Amino acid sequence: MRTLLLVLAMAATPLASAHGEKSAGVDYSKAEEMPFGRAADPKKAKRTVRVEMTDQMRFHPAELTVKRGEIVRFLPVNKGQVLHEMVLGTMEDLTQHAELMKKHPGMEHDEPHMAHVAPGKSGEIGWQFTQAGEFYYGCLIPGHFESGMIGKVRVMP
Ligand SMILES: [Cu+2]
Repeated sequence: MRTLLLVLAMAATPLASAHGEKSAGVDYSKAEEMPFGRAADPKKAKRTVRVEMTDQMRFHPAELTVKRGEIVRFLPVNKGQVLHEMVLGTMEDLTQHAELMKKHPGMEHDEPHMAHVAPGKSGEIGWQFTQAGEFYYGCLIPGHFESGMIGKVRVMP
């Protein structure tokens, strides 16, 4: 019986921490390198970019420029009445993901490069842009991306 309780307690720990702050307990040195960069500790960011999301299906700002290697703390703020999300990626990733969301509207997805933000709330994404080029952030709630809810990040070499 004692062993069983111990096993249960151990099993419960990762679940509990998964509900905490995104940056808590995450080992960013093991973050997966993606074509548009990697997850980074938002506390290490020198710059916070507040991105407002509206029911007019727009991001403000809809464009920004960063330097390669820079860590950005994104603060997506939902100014609307419906759920919005900010998902970083290449245009190809976002287009494919938007299609998937249309087929499975209830689909749950959560990764370090995205934040789902309820009306009136704000989220947080810590991201290091390790590659130069043009990348995007989109809201993949069905219909939003198609209505132009997309922004561009230009990463200077
Ligand atoms: Cu949206």
